[in-house]
Amino acid sequence: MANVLAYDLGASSGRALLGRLEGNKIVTEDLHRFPNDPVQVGDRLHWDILRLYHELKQGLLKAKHQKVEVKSLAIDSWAVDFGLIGTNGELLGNPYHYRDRHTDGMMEKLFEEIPAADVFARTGIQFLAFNSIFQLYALKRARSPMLRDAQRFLMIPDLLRYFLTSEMANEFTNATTTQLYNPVLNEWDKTLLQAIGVSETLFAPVVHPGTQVGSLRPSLIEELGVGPIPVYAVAEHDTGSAVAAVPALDRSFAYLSCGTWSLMGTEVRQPVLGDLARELNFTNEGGVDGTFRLLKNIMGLWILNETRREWERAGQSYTFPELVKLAGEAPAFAAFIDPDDDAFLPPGDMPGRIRRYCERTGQKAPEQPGEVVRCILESLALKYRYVLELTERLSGQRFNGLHMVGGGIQNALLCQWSANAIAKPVWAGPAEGSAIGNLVVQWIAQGELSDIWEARKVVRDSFPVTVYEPQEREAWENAYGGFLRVAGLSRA
Ligand code: ADP
Ligand code: LRH
Repeated sequence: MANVLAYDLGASSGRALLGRLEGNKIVTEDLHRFPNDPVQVGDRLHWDILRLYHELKQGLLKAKHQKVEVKSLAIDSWAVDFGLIGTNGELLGNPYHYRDRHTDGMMEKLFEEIPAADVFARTGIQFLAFNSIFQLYALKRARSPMLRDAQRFLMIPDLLRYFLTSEMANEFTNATTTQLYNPVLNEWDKTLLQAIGVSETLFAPVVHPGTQVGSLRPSLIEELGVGPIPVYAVAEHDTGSAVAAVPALDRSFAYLSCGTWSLMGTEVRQPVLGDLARELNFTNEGGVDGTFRLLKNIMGLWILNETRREWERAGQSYTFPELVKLAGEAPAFAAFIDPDDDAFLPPGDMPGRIRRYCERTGQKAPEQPGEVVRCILESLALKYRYVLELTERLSGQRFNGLHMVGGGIQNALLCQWSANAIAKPVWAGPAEGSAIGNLVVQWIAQGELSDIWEARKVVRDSFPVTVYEPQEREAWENAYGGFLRVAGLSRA
């Protein structure tokens, strides 16, 4: 039976999922899973891009060995990062990781050239220090030989798609996350490119999700002994794919894409570009079918993952279920952090940073692993309430619950505490949101599904959704007041 193949590359791991439509149901199968470990070299933090390409090939080989007919494939990944291609068509250097420190201070420097309000009005994108605009500006200011010799800018999925097919194109949803794409004019923004001193010719034509962009290059077909598989552009920004797979039936819905990052917001038909959106630092990322994601980044489970890594380095290994269990046994509401404090962005000693944050804000710092994890998860849940209320205010909607998708929903405690914090139900599922969004956009392109709303209904009918009803309302209401005070935030 013909399957489509989705490669979904997250900041901590990647997977290749096969999917087929059986009647009105999606059936998926794990084909290949692999870690995505960044590599620190001296002061620089890189992605291991060739290893990721190697893993894409392993997926194709596994499909071949299982005698699966692959009808088409597509890739989605985390946003903002890119590779640069030289005159000979080869990749110039290893792409930087968005958590590399070379963008430190770049935002402020660029605002001396062009006001922040202007950058927002031209792009509708929230200010995050690692947006491609600031990465490119950092390379420009450092006189990077790589940028000097570059002929093409390809974002991570563009780049891997290029390796697979030899075709160069910039996919729309990911292009919007650069903060260099103007969604009103529908083109790369010339004024911003001028401000960072980067040539317009670096950018390839922009293709929309659902466009076929070549097929496997002949040398790869020969190398792997596979057939000539068509390659599609989907919502190549993983969050775009995740939101495409939210099993919402109501057109007014709120979502939380919960993985390494937590991305919370709603879907809109037009970018929201006013002063309030800028002041609240919301973003309008391009989506499928002419939609935009009005959302805000929340630091997410990165803090927990990095805490776990730090303990592992110290010789104490815990699985996620073990950490969740310890958190459940620790005392409630003992200390809070603002997950979006700048201190938590770079890799490093999270338990130490949490301790210092608590001391700085006059709280008793958590010491035991369970206490630390409880502090992280409760603080995330409370931050979700804050951002959900901001989303309601900004979009003029009232949501009667929250859809959660992504690997983070395997953390049942976080789902329950999120429901408690927002005092509304959480509908959790599917966990493989991005990969499923990737599959459905391929099916829409091939006429198997009519549009995104039919796709969402099919997702709803195919994967279980766990409902978490809010509990302990008063305790969480009181905790919210305490959290806002510690984080220095006022009610939305
Ligand atoms: P990304 O795509 O950003 O790499 P995922 O959507 O794959 O992230 O989600 C991975 C995250 O989900 C992990 O970092 C971890 O915090 C959480 N997670 C994964 N498995 C479990 C589990 N068994 N129990 C609790 N949390 C888990
Ligand atoms: C989530 C994500 C998010 C971006 C970040 C860089 O994986 O794509 O939407 O802000 O990574």
